[in-house]
Amino acid sequence: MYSEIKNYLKNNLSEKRYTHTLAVAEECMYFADIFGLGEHERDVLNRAALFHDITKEKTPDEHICLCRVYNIEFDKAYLSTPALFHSLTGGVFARELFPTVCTDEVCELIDTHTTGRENMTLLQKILFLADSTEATRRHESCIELRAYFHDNAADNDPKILLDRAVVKNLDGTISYLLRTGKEIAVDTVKARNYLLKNSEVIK
Ligand code: DGI
Ligand code: FE
Ligand code: FE
Repeated sequence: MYSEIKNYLKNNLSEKRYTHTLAVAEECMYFADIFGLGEHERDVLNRAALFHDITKEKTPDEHICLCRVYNIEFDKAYLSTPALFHSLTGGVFARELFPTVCTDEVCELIDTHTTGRENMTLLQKILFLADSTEATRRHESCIELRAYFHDNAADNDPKILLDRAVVKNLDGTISYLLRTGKEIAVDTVKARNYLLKNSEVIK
C-alpha cells in the first residue's frame, strides 16, 4: 500500500517536496518510537505524513475549486495566503485518490499540520512538529528546533518536551508572519494559547 502512495507522490510532486514528504514520515516514526506508539497509531501517522503536502503545489484556483466541491469553509485569510490552503484540501484530495487509506483519523492530522489547533491530540502534535524537524530542512529555525527536541529527549518527559517544541514552532511561525506583515490564522494563535494555559510548557 505505501509503495503505491509513494509512486503517486514521486510522479506528481517536485523532487524537493517528495524528499521532504519521505523525511516527515521518517521523523514521525522517530517520534512514534519516543512515545512508544502502537501499530495502529504508527500507521495513521505514516499515512498522514505521506499525504500531508499532497496539494501543496496546487494553484490557489485549484484549492478554491476543491473547497467548493467538498463544501469546505475557509477563512478569508486563506485567500491571501495560499500556503494555508493545502492543509484544508490535502485530506479530501488524498481521499479521492486513496479512499480506503485516507481515513478520518488521517485527515484529522493533515488538517492541523500547518497552523496547529486548540487541544491537539498527540498524533496531531507529532505531525505538526515533524513537518519542521525532519532531517532535510535547512532553515536555521528548523535545525534549532530539531536539535532542541532530539538533544533533550533522553532526559525529559517527552510529552512536556513535545508541547514546548510545538510552542517554539508556533512562536517561530508567528515571528515570521509579523516580520513579513502577514495575517496570523486564528488556529495558530489558539494552538499557542491553549498550550500556554493547559500544559507545563513554561519552566
Ligand atoms: O507545507 P510545508 O512547507 O512543509 O510547511 P507548512 O505546512 O507548515 O506550511 C508553511 C507555510 O505556512 C509558511 O509559508 C507559513 C505558512 N503559515 C503557517 N501558519 C500560518 C501561515 N501563514 C499565515 N498567513 N498564517 C499562519 O498562521
Ligand atoms: Fe504543509
Ligand atoms: Fe510539509
